[in-house]
Amino acid sequence: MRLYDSLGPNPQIVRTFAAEKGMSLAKVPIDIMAGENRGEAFRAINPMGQMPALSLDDGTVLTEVAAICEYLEECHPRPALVGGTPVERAETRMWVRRFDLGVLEPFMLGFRATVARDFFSPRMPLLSESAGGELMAHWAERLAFFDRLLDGRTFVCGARFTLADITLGVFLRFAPAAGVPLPDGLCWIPGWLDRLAARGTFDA
Ligand SMILES: N[C@@H](CCC(=O)N[C@@H](CS)C(=O)NCC(=O)O)C(=O)O
Repeated sequence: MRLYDSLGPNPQIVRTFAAEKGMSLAKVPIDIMAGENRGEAFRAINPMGQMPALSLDDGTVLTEVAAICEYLEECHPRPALVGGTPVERAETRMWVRRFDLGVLEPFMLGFRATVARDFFSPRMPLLSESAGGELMAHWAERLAFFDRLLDGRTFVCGARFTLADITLGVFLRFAPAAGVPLPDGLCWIPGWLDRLAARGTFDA
């Protein structure tokens, strides 16, 4: 098994997930700053041209971080980061889906069309700057909504630390580092980010 790995929040989700499980993955570095992920050789591995990708010993290639992490959980069930029971797994998947659709996708589409436009415009079709700005406003509104909804919990799924924490946490650590500060007035997210940082796996 080999992880095609690079800079960026999506590969970081898989590295953090594996580190939490104590798994060591063989890595193949791909230089996204130089556009290697968009070149012919990498597109033969992942036609989407995106990072990360997990190549299995039988030649199967898995992409999409949620699918990769679910596969790693099946190979290495403990500690359970998706869940140990049907209801735990469903709860984790519910939050991952909410974050994917409500936070990560608006952020990435908005970020590429605004703050990071110069970097991404030669690489892929982008939305207009004004559409990007609206998505960033939508991202901030969704974040404030989830912040209120999760207030009082230790982790997203209560006492359980899960893939949902890793998914949202990695992106909320990435945003300020990439020039997008988190919205003002958040009540739950700052303390939760401190709890994630204390785990020591978010820079794996
Ligand atoms: N939905 C995909 C998103 C993958 C993605 O956007 N990866 C970024 C790195 S964080 C990437 O490849 N960016 C460079 C590019 O698109 O050229 C997943 O879950 O893996």
